[in-house]
Amino acid sequence: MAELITHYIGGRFIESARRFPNVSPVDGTVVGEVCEAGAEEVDLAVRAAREALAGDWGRSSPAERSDWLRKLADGIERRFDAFVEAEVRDTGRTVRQARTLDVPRAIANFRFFADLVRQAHTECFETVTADGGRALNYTVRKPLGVVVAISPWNLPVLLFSWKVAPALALGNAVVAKPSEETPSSAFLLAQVAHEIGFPAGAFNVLQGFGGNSAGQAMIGHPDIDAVTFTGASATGAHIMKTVADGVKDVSFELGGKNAAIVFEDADFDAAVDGVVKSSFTNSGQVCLCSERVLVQRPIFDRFVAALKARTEALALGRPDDPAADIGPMISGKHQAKVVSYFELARQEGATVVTGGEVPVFGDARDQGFWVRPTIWTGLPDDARCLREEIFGPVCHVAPFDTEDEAVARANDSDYGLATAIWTQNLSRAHRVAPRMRSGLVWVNTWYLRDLRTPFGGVRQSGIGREGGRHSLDFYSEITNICVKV
Ligand code: NAD
Ligand code: 6OD
Repeated sequence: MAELITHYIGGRFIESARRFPNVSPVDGTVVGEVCEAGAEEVDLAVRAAREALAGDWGRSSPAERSDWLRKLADGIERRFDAFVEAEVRDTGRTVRQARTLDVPRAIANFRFFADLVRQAHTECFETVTADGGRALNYTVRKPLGVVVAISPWNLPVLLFSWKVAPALALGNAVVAKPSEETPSSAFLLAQVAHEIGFPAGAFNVLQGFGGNSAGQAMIGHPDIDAVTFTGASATGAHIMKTVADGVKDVSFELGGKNAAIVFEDADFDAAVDGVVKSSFTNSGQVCLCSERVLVQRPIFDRFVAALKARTEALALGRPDDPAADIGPMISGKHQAKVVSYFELARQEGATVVTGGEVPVFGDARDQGFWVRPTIWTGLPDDARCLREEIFGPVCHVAPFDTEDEAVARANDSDYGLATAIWTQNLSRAHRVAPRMRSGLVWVNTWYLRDLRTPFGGVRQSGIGREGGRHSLDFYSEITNICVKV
């Protein structure tokens, strides 16, 4: 049994009397116990954050904060294996993924914002006044104050650090909560902060639930200044209503129902590999995953056959199985949601090309939360399975004829996060990409990240952009100073 997972408030590890179990999605066993925060712990954390802002942390320079972020990154690197183990224990993902994606990205997030904040600059204008004199306008950048950061379970340490690193880099004090499903890596990050003597109260971690619980108390606390949130669109809408009265800043990275468009001129094998990756990475539990695949008619049948073969070759395995490609759903509740779409798809008239069921392993995994990677064809564009985010290893493949039709159908969604386009025609790529109603478009690749670029979605996929200077802008306030000289 792992150690008790606690909160980290004002530089101290704090327990709560209320506890909840940490359950392994691999086989449903209890792998740990987690403290559950309520309004009292939230208030303690917000007060600790306020005190940090009034103290040395509030007076720190960008260069000093950059050094702190580098130390956090080094600390994660020193405990690399523990972070991998934490991610794997909470999510059941493969060790390979945690080693190559999740933990390296957490380190990169801290190093990236450590570098960026050293180079952050502001504007300056010389203004001619009515009397022919001069005035100097310049801006100064200041922290927002107390930033609440709330993250989901699907890429736990990657997304937690994606919020915490820029918020700290800009001098905010952070009150952060990982998902109740994935408490371990945030707890480890608190341990790293503690080991390196990170300024008390600048970084606080609360463990616990969202609605009617710690998350609600965090967003409803009167003394916070901003909320950065990654999670479901419905939760984002609720947060927005809650913070509206206090007119708090928000940055939201929300759900998606992303399209992949495969043109007949695509590099066929690369496109098949790309769609397998974009539909099934992390068992489809990535907001950027393609759940709607549009394939140009002349290659449709061949594409579906190749996709089926590649999908059936994906191995569902325990995290430490080197042959495993993908793991389970995060929870029994989420498995039930995905399975409900398996049933709905049949009712809506889908042809099940492969999958559509819960696998039977004949071992302890049968008590876990697994589903088979699933491909459907034959659904009408208005089917609920094609409009609602499922967030599992599922995709629907449909044929299209013309470029205009593909663009219109891909854009016909309440969401607008990411589109993947597969074509070898350069003109077509540049013509189609800007027509996509999504915050992100990948051409002949998927989820290729450069942390300098804007990341975020349109419509119900989010508000604002993070990444590079966009994070600098969200996580700080600027004051314009006009000096008559
Ligand atoms: P969720 O919205 O249920 O929970 C996310 C976080 O919010 C958790 O920490 C949860 O405890 C907290 N929360 C829930 N209700 C709350 C409330 N009323 N007040 C305050 N906090 C609350 O989402 P999830 O199921 O953890 O994550 C899956 C969703 O996240 C999917 O919709 C996925 O698309 C989305 N997501 C989006 C992105 C992106 O970058 N756009 C990235 C990852 C995940
Ligand atoms: O890579 C990132 O920075 C990012 N925010 C990824 C989000 C993935 C969604 O599940």
